[in-house]
Amino acid sequence: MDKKFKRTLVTTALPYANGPVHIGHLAGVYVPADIYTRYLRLRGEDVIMIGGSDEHGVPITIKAQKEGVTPQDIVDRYHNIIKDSMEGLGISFDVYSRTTSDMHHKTASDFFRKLYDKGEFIEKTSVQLYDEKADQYLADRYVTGTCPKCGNERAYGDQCEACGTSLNATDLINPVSAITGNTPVLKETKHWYMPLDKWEPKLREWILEQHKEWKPNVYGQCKSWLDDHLQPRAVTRDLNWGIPVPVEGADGKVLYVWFDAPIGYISNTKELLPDTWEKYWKDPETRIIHFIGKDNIVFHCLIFPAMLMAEGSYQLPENVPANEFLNLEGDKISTSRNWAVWLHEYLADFPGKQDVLRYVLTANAPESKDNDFTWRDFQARNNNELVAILGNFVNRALVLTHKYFGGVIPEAHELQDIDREALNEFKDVKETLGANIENFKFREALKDAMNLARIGNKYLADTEPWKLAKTDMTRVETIMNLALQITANLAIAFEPFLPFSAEKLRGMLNIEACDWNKLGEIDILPAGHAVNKPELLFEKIEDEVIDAQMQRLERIKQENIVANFKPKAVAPQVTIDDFAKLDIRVGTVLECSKVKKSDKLLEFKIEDGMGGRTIVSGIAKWYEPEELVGKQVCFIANFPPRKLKGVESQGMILSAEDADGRLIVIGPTGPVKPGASVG
Ligand code: B3M
Ligand code: ZN
Repeated sequence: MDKKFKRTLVTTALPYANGPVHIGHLAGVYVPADIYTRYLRLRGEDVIMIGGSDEHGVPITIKAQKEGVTPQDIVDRYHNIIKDSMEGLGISFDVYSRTTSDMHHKTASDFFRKLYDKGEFIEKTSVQLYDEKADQYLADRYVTGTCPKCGNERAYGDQCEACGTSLNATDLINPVSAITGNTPVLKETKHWYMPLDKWEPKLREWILEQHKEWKPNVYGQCKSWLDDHLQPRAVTRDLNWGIPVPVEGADGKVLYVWFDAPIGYISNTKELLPDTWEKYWKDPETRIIHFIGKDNIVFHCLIFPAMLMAEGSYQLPENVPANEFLNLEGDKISTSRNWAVWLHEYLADFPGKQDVLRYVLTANAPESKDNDFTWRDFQARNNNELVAILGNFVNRALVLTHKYFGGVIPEAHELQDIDREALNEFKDVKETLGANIENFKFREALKDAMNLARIGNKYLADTEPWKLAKTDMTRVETIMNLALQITANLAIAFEPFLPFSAEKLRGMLNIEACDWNKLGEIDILPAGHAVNKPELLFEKIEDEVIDAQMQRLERIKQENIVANFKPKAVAPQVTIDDFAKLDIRVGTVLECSKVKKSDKLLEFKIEDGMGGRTIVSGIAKWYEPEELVGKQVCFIANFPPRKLKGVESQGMILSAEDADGRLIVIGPTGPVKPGASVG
């Protein structure tokens, strides 16, 4: 590890306490940060990991208003759920605090005051959006409208989630109040601004020249911001929830949540280390790493650093390894649409399987592009990788040791080529795996660890000690000794990724702790050492379990469709005579098949009580042909025949469009004689 630094401060984005934590947060921030921190601890380095809930800001007050409770009620509820569930997953924060704490209020308030006293703010009166009905200024998420950059009609007053642009509420086209739905008016108000333009040259030099090694997604986003030039940004808001602005004449104003939240990292460090916190923030020998998601890049790479530069006594981060987003079954994760796998629910549904989730989220981490979580992939990775490779190898090694040596590690004798080949394959694992973690390539690092188990499996399969046991026990001693050394290597390599399994493995190997420096070595366990009985590290996950999770998501999808469905406006009036012109009948589907050279059309043979007819219908996307055979459908019988892809269609089958655009065929609710008229 880089000798420039004596210690490391790891910070993790503070989740808004307006909802529980989901797999997107975990894959983006907490699992990688935890792997990184556990790795440094394993190496015996001085490292602390800081977390906490972000309890201010509009997302919280909006949620409180919706539920008719106080913002404090909301943050109390979710802070506890978040804290407990993260602990349940083994995210090993040294401190997990909250931005409503006294320590934080004082720290953030003092920080603002210091910048104010140094003259680092611009004080400016400007017009802001104001909801007259709610008698409130509308900042940030209190207002939605059209993004001036990309045209997304659901952009927020602080950010457009479609194109990632950070906005001022007054930038929005056609703004609408999120409280009343009214169009806001403009009203004057005074605020304090950070002159980001003043810091632009320093930020340019610091990032674009000195940190070319940052991840391309992070560096690229910063560069594009800097190339667009930075503008002064308001760091106060007209709200009644937050940290009061600590200056005269600021009644009813609070610090902008993005001003106070990153200071939360400092407050929480103080809470953890009241006497020594400063060395983690102010000593150039501290490496500060911010783990965040891509939507937080500008705040951590430009705005917070500008605040720290203005304050003058703090170090800037060494790296900000922001991740992209994790989707769920192909759709963007969304708290408001309940489209997520919630951590606290996962822990309840999959007790003892924390490491499975940690494994899958790391193997699929959205490190360089958005990625997808699917339950089928979760199952496959558990069954085909954790069970079949890692669990299987460990179990075999321990079972055979008990079978042949009563659980006592045998002596290794002279090595053969096949042994040396296996050892050769993993002798560099410490360097490779370590470098990958240090470069925030956690997916690669996990592959390195898994590769050890593959090598172990192959070694046992190639050497077949169970066959040699009849003829050459000396050879079996060597093989099993090496197999157990590989198992001990696994306990070290997986500790940062799968801490629960690594602990179990240490228990089975009857060892207390692991020494990172031993990774890649084959003298970790001494001959004569007794190991414990093996337990299964992982178990197969059955289809039913996955099906239940998929059904839950399907239900949510349906609920969202229902919630979002808006019937279209009723058509102009018609008379009964107009209606009578349409001859609508009921028919029974006798046959149904795909029309050749078309992925849209199905050809139906219909029993219509009048000798039968053929109808072609554009519903192939939504139905398998055999699904509709035997069903009764309604069709228009007096349309002129027309040819579709060479097939003559004698009518039109009626269907209704669902909210998601799916067509559902319409038929009678009970059996009707084919040919019966509908009217
Ligand atoms: N709470 C935004 C978020 O959850 C924000 C992060 C604060 S980090 C200082 O995306
Ligand atoms: Zn946009």
